[in-house]
Amino acid sequence: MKMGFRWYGEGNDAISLNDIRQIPGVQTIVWSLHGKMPGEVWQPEEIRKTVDQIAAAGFGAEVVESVNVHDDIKIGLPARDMYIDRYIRTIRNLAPFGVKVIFYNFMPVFDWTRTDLFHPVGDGSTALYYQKDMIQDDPRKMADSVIGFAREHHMAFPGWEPERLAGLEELFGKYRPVTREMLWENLRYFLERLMPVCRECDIKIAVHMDDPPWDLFGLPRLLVDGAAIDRFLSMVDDPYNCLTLCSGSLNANPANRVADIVRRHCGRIAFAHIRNIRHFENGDFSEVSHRDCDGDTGILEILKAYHDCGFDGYIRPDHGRHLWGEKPGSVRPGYGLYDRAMGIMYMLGVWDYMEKFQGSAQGRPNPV
Ligand SMILES: [Mn+2]
Repeated sequence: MKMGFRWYGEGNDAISLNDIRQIPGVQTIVWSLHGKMPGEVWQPEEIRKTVDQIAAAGFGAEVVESVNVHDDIKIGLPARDMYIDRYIRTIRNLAPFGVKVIFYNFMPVFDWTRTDLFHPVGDGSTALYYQKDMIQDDPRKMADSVIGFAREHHMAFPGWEPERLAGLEELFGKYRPVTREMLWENLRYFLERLMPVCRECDIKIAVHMDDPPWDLFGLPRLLVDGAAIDRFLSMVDDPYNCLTLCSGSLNANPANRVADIVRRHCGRIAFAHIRNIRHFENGDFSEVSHRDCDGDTGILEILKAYHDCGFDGYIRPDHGRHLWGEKPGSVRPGYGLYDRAMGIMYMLGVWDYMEKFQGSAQGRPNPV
């Protein structure tokens, strides 16, 4: 496996590439062009600027997170072909820079959803939190609170573009006729147009799980459990149609056994997000440290499954807690330095142990 670290770009992230160099084992920066709206083509000179910075710091830039998908593609409006053409131009523009994986999601209207971005964990740190009874019928209220937070702290959140969400009621109106089956069909249409280009460019396109994995505000969500992932992979059965398997997103539903999904589909997982969740009886959940026993996600089982399968894709710590003075305004929610760095050391500790003492399923002898 190849360890990555999400970086939001110069001037857009308080963490520098030099900070990241001090974390053992990071090979790849997971990056994006954050000024881009869904549907805009990424131009080679813009790509080059960021990739050159990453390369100068000694990292690879093989994973892009995200190239966001325009709503017209998800809804299936007539303009979707034009937006798919633009998406294809972006793929072609990324290929010469050594990009191997493009991450995207197919969630209607909203990207990730939480009710509190700096919720006390109990040890003095804070983390992203989902309070079930706060998600009621008013998406405007939630959008305003996330966008207001971002504006107050001079940040832009991918998937929460104020320009796009300003027309929230209109956007909901456009999605209203889109049933779950139509959304599946629109995803299939998008992927079938992309596959020849992905093969030609040797770029895997890797969908993220829906976060959280259930319908919100009456909008259908697709990638919510093992059965949906089976359907997704067989619907467009191509080695370039891949997963960004996010342990935290899936395990927000405690019935989802992430390690089982890893074992079933390891060859189609291009990118692994590792995050740990703690569940509460009332349906709330909090993000916690990567250490297995701090949450309910089964981090050790998941890492063991990846190791047993000989996983050689990209992996990164997903969100972490905010520690040691990291607070609103000084850090992007979920993307502080310290807890993600500790998450990497935890993962590498487990991985190195397995490499040294257990062998792998790839034919190395097991000394035990
Ligand atoms: Mn994730």
